[in-house]
Amino acid sequence: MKKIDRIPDTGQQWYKDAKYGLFIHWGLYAILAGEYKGQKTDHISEWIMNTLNIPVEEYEKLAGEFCSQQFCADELVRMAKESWGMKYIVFTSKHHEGFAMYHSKCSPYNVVDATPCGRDILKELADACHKYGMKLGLYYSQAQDWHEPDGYMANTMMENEKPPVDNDAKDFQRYLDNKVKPQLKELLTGYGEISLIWFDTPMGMTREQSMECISLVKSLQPDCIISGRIGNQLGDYMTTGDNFIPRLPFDGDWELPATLNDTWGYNKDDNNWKEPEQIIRTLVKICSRGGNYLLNVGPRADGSIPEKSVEILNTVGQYLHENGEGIYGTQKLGIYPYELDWGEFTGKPHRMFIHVFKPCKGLGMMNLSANVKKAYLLRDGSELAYKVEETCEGDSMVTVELPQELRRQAYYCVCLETEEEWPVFEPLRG
Ligand code: JFZ
Repeated sequence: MKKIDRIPDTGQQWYKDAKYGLFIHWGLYAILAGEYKGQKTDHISEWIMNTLNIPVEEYEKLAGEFCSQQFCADELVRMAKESWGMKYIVFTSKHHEGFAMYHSKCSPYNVVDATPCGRDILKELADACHKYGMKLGLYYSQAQDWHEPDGYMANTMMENEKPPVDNDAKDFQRYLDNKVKPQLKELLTGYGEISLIWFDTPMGMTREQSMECISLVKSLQPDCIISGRIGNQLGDYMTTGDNFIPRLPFDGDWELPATLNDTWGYNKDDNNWKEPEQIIRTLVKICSRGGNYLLNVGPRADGSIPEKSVEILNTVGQYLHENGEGIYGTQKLGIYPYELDWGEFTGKPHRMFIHVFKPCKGLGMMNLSANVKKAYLLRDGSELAYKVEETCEGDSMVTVELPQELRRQAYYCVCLETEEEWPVFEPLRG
């Protein structure tokens, strides 16, 4: 597919400043937790219906078992805000399986009408988000719907033998008119402010069909942001491949959706958790390149959050608690010309934030040209000595000196106040 050159812009300051959000993948797939009739899936668990080729009539029965007794929206949102430092939440209102996690009036295949618990999960989550001032976005699978005969189904990643699905033979427009548009209308009129719709896997959608979804969303909530995966390059921001980090700063709004292990939906056998330090480094890296990090949890069927996820997010949250000034509302700087294995930079006008990931003797930054007014440790404001010099070769060089105890530490942030609005990284020359 040819990409059109356009700088994506949400026009929403809250989104540009947010930097860090919580993705929640929760649906019927959580009941299977990666295993169906003794067969385990190696693929992401929310795809199990497709991957293991489970018939619709069989999969549907899962709804009769869905019980969300451990789910507490209020606690989850408060934790995301206060302990984890997240600024927005994106919740799966309907994933590819086709099951609505809210009380839909246009499809009985939903969490209120088809399950014994009968709770409108989205209503509870939306109320909690509005109470805590948390921005709420909704994931909505607009193209793939494995429950509807006219919804698309991807032919990739199948672990079981199965004849390929002929998506061209489907009346996709009928599905769009009869399910997608009525459900989007419900979502955008029944749950208060919705700040973002996270469309996904557009597959064969035409430009007109993508536009129909966008126009509907904007007509109901003009400030609602459209994710990059609406298709046909019509999104308000760029969505990267899952867990793929752009190597360079990217102009325009963008977001990286990512997992803590190797699945979005809950999988009881996936224990390949990332270290909190890796999450912190990735978050800072994303900020240094101008993007947002949307990090996922996959609740169990009963609504509880895997303890390991909570533990990792709590640790990352501590970094944000101490160093959030160097994350939220920051912007990317120019391209620093040297490989940096010990840290990353983010910026605000007249302030450059140096996030340090390794024990260092001092922080030497060659080819950084700035009139430094002050250097201090962000977490407590203690001042640090620094030198601004020119090397014998005529390159500029700023060095922040570190007291003994700091030399042994890692995962802290130093702020440099500069006379210039933005520091200049001088390019390398011969
Ligand atoms: C999609 C979904 O299929 C998946 O279940 C999950 O919801 C994830 C967040 O999004 O998967 C994708 C979609 C696009 C890419 C990768 C995974 N991509 O462009 O690299």
